[in-house]
Amino acid sequence: MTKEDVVTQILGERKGAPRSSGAAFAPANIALCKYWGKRDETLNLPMTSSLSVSLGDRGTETVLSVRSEKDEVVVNGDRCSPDEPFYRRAVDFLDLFRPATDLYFRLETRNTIPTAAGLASSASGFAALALALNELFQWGLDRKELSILARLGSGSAARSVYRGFVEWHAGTAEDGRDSYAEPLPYTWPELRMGLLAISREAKAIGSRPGMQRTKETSPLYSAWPALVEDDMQTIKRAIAERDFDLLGRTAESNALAMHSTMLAAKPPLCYWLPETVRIMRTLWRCREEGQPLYFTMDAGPNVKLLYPAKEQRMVQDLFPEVEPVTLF
Ligand code: 2P0
Repeated sequence: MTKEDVVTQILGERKGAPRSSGAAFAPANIALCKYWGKRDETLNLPMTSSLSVSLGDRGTETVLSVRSEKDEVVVNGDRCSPDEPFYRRAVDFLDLFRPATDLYFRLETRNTIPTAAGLASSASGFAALALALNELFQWGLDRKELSILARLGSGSAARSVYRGFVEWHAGTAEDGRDSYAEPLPYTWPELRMGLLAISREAKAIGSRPGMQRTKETSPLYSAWPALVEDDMQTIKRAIAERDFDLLGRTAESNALAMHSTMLAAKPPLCYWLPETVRIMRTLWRCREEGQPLYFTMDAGPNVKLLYPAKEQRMVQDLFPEVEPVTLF
């Protein structure tokens, strides 16, 4: 099964007669139960389900239009050169939807996530692109179909077509028709996330090769799917009951378990820097003193804090550089 087959399946008889432009916004998302490892590398089909929360108004705004010569990709006001990895990935994705070889795109994209936060923008970027394509061509696709299309660009983008708490079902079908995201019917206005940027440097190993290496060589990876199944249930219960400690404890331990599978990979993968470990130790010490403060981390050194809104002052005293995000 190729990406082109999936696109044909979803678009069916829909024709590609574009309007002048299509605009969309998609939020960034942070997984509380992580996606780490694929069952299909081509279609970005995950080994397990995952669950995220979107970052409020922070994400990617995209305007897509058609033009008659050469694709153009503009990120935060700067034109990308065709050798840049982002240009290649964006154009490879657009190629899946190009109705004629002499039709070109202008993609203008702006990230409202502070780049200093060191957050990857591929999730919100590909979700916004799938939504903008739907606007440009007026396909009238539903969110489930758009989640599947966004996944073809980047796995975690499947979750960024929705706001709030979102579950991405792993699915079992070979063509991925059952591997899409759905929103959970809960909000939690008092929940906050604090972004702690430790390094802006591009990581040595991206998530894509990182998860592949972990799955292929880590002796701990075989324990990951069952652990995720348990954590998914626990996190859903914590959200439904607004049980902050249960949510924080489970999300933190899920992130640490993911990093443990990476550490056992051959060669090992360690995304932490000394500052990452220092922050973890500070948080554990705070918890021993009774503070409701947890963290999660992705494939990088930056730390994302989880805390109730009423603890804002305490968090800011501990970490003056924190970037607080209202999630709902
Ligand atoms: C997540 N991450 O659930 C996990 C946790 C990183 C650590 O999704 O290859 O950029 O495009 O499907 O989506 C990062 O992986 O990987 C990611 P691809 P993606 O948020």
